[in-house]
Amino acid sequence: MPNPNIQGFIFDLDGVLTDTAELHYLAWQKLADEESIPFNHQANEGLRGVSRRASLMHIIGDRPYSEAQIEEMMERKNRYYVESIQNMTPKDLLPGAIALLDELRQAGIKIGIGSASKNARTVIERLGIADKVDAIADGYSVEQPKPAPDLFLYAAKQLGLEPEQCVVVEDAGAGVDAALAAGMWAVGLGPAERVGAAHVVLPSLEGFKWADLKAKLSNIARQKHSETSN
Ligand code: B16
Ligand code: MG
Repeated sequence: MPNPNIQGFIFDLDGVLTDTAELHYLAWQKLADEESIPFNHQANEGLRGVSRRASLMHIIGDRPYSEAQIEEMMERKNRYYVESIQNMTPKDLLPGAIALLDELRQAGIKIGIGSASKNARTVIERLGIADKVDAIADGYSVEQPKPAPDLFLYAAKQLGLEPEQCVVVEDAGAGVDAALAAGMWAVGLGPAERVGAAHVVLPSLEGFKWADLKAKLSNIARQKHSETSN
């Protein structure tokens, strides 16, 4: 198998480039408290990368809410969340994010965002990285949420690339599954219990070097090739 011909990176936003995961958590926690529904940080872990509606359904479980109440709660949670992202600045980029984006751009690698969030564009602007990004796939782009491959396939298409030319960086299990289902290379950030299915697992973007990853992916491609030819 030839070396992987990587031409693009697709970054998940929340939990990868910035820690809006915590802001989503605080907004859900406020809503859950108002509704007297038990919720905590641990329960929130399962909501990483999960769409707004699916997250709410998970939180309310089998409590009998009407569709109108569900929609009102989704709006309420979003209001809390949108309020909390107003104060974001480039300082809210996670360590290593800017260095990696700049290294990739210098290497001629295209950059896309693949976020389930309908607020992704606002967050990208607040973070000051809009001019470093070639394509955005967000909560408005496709019907099927992660773990379906659709969002990342949409981003690759916008970048003009084939799936196997793309690396996805994700912090969510559902996001890693979506990347693999799309036929892309997956880098998981966080504990192996969460993102262990990815080709490469790292604690964070800090110290992440494109050159190192390239070597790792080539090794994996070589290993796969020798497994299939044996
Ligand atoms: P919104 P990602 C996801 O973003 C978040 O991880 C998840 O917690 C959130 O519910 C989802 O976006 C939808 O966000 O309510 O703003 O549309 O991780 O895919 O960047
Ligand atoms: Mg995420």
